Amino acid sequence: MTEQKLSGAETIKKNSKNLRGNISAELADSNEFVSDESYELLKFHGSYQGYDRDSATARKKQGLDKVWEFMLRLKIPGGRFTADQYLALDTLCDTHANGTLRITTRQTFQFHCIVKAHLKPFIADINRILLSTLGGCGDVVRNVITCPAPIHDNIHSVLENACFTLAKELAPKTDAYWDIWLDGEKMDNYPFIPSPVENSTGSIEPLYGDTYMPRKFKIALGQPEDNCMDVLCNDLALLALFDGQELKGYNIALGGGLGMNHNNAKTYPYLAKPVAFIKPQDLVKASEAVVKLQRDHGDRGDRKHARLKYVVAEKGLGWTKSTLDGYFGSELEAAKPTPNWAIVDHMGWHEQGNGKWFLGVPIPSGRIGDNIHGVNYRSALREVISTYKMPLVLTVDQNIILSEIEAGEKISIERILRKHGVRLREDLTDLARNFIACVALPTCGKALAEAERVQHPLEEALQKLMDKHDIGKDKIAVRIAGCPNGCPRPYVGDIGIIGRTPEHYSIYVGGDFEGTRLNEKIFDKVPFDHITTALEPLFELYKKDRMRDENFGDFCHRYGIELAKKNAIESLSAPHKWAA
Ligand code: SRM
Ligand code: SF4
Repeated sequence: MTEQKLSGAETIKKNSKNLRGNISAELADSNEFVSDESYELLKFHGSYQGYDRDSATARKKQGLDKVWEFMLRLKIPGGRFTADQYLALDTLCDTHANGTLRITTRQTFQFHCIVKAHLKPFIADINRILLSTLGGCGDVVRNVITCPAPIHDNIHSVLENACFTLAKELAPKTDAYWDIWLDGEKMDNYPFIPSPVENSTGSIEPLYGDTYMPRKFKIALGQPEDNCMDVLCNDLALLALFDGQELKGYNIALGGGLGMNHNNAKTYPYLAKPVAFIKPQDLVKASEAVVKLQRDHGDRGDRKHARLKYVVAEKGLGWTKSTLDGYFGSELEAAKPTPNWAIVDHMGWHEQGNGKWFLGVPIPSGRIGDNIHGVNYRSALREVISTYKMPLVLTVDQNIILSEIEAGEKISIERILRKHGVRLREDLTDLARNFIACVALPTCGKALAEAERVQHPLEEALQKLMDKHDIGKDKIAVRIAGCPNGCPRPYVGDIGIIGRTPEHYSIYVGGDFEGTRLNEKIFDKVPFDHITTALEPLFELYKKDRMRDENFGDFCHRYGIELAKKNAIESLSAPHKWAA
């Protein structure tokens, strides 16, 4: 058998001495950037090197180098953390970053525009408040996500505990992290990083081995009755099945992943497929078996073909199941039928089940800063959190939940938030509530077009259009991405708007609100200003022909994307290139 040619990243990992590489020396040199090798390794430590995309072209014309900067991503399992940790991060984003905290679509925070000299002190400061960045990015198990609702019942505590257990058991164990960022000091009471152990093979990474995973690996835990995390977009989706409050076990679905390239048909978004059912006590063992399957069978030669989805799609569910049985050590039961899928809205006020309340606060694009379209999100949250010191949870739709609130505190908390201009759930339409935009320009090196920075005008324009067609109160999930990688999960939900070239987007429709069906491309290379032009005939059709209570995505799917497209094109008042 010929040996597979490995990608460059594999060689870098192999030679890195468990992710140590030359990072320490490069952090100390006078350059404002790091080498290609350290760029790859830094991801495992939670950081991406990038540059300011806004100024790059003008600077190049002037013969100047790019403005190099780093992004830093924490790993916060289940998105849970304390008020003191939040307040410390709020201070640190001024000291080391651009004065904003950015909630991500995987329940954690990112910080942007960090200069190289600040990276080490920033990561050290984060660890001192018992948070971590290890495995925030890179070819390892990423932040494990679960339902954010801080409800005091068995269902939610099962999900939370399972999330914490997996986060700890599947974390990388390398001590390079402590050596590089904390000069060897170790935060012994940090709950999610196990100590390095030497096993019989001498590897300090008994699960991952010295080359870690072929690619990023994502895990979500949820239940079909509340798919608020889009579990099926994960490599490993664990669906807890309850009988009342009693956990019966988990269906495991494998191979979710969304990234694709516009011009490469071999890449595609894919939703995780049910493979087996496991008993509650087998959670860790079965999850490790899945990690091992992908570790050994993921494509290490082509990073665009390296996710578990390609193994599942190409080798088939039969092969996947029997190979998984082998790693698990016995035959797993077939997946059980799932109840109907639904999504529960955790924004607004809700009782927790222990006499207290939680409040889900919507944060557009997850950007916690001040003076964003007239709203001071950062000041508002700082004032509320420093006054009431409540535990906090981040959601995968980039929002924040304030928990453990006494009934008597509700009015003053609302008053503080509103004083700073924050719009609460009841102030938002369903469109605004369910609108997600990825970071994109100016920090994301992959962005082909804007996303976060055009969320506000696009949301306003779409709302106006929906109001005009008398569907302004409908629940339509819109997700805009700056490129086809799929970070705001634009291929699920009702409408996906995906950066194609500068100021041009592909439009996808026909997914379902519950996140169980992918949408399909209807128009390509639509100029930003024509997004509403392209959607208007579809909204008209929807209003006219939908069935009672039918969501927009379900309607497009039932009607047929090709027929909807044909009808839409015929009703346009002028010809457009994108509607050819
Ligand atoms: Fe993502 C790469 C931001 C969730 C699929 N993602 C990136 C990078 C690091 C760009 C890069 O590679 O140079 C982006 C950093 C931008 C910046 O300036 O901050 C980036 N991804 C994000 C975040 C911050 C989007 C957001 O607006 O919230 C999310 C951070 C999640 C986290 O906390 O870990 C984020 N990314 C996702 C998701 C959604 C999810 O996980 O539920 C996906 C789709 C699911 C999936 O993994 O397939 C996603 N990101 C990607 C991909 C495509 C991967 C693939 O298999 O092809 C890339 C590109 C890559 O890995 O090469 C990518
Ligand atoms: Fe960047 Fe593309 Fe992800 Fe948006 S979808 S954050 S543009 S990689």
